[in-house]
Amino acid sequence: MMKILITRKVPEALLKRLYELPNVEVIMFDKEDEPMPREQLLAELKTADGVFSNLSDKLDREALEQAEYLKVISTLAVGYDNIDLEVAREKGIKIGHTPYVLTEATADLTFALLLATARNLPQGQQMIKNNEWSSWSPFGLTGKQVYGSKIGIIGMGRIGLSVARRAKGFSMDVLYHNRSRHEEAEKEVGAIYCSLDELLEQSDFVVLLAPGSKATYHMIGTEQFKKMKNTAYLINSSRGTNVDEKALYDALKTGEIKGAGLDVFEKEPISADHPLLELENVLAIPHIGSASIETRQEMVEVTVSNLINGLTGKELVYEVPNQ
Ligand code: 8YV
Repeated sequence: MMKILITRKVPEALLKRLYELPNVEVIMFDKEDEPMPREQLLAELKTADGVFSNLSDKLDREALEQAEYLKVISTLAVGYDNIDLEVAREKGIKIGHTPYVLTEATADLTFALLLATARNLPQGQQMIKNNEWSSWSPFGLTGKQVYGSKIGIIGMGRIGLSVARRAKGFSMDVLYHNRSRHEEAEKEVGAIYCSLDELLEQSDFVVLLAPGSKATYHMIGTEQFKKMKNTAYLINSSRGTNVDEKALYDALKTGEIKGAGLDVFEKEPISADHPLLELENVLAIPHIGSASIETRQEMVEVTVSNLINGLTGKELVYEVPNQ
């Protein structure tokens, strides 16, 4: 008998292939909007052969060292910064994730965040709700024109390229900074490679799409905000840990930068008393980059396939590289 642990409630209709496996016991946490408590997670992991996890499960050394039978972790995300890759490698645990299927949904959301931030959409709705839309004003709620402006993408991967294609549709100049040159982005959308400093100095919209890791931790902080234009916006739909949030607060408060659109935070979830929410020039949304119905369904499909393949000794559909 093999045991599969699903750490967050997922619609059973999407899990049919798991329930149909012979000699498999499926244990699913019964809540869809809160993480499995740590103690329960650790206890269940001890006897699990496979785990269907997500970003809110901290699969660190403590958790994985006692998982004696674990063959595969299949995470419902492209990012895997919640998993200790070193222990997984030591123990021969395979890690599956969901790249490709969430690229377009995340690029859509990133662009929506950029547009909504630049053109003050939340402020507009709030104005109506407050009964403050009394008349028309020539410069009321005017924002930054997106069409024809300059976007700087930090982290030119799959999602970066998809954002760059959308930017091209808005006649934007596309700058990018990445660990290595991205020929496709240069050829297809005329993206211009530049240093981080050049990108920060020139962009109207600095869009962060780098994965979360030790190398990218706080890559945007006080010094970087100083380099940005006072009229520029920061858009982050990657990982909150890529930005020093205290420095961001100061930069927004003192006018070092004009505004920020944030889908991610250093410590999630945040609540209404988070300091950034005091500021008028912040649009905050609750980590919904990949949250289109179509994409979440595809992500579950891939997560199930990775899990089944890992348990039956087949190659994963998408295995986390460089383990
Ligand atoms: C997650 C994400 O999918 O995939 C990622 O890395 O950040 C999100 O799209 C979502 O939070 C579910 O884990």
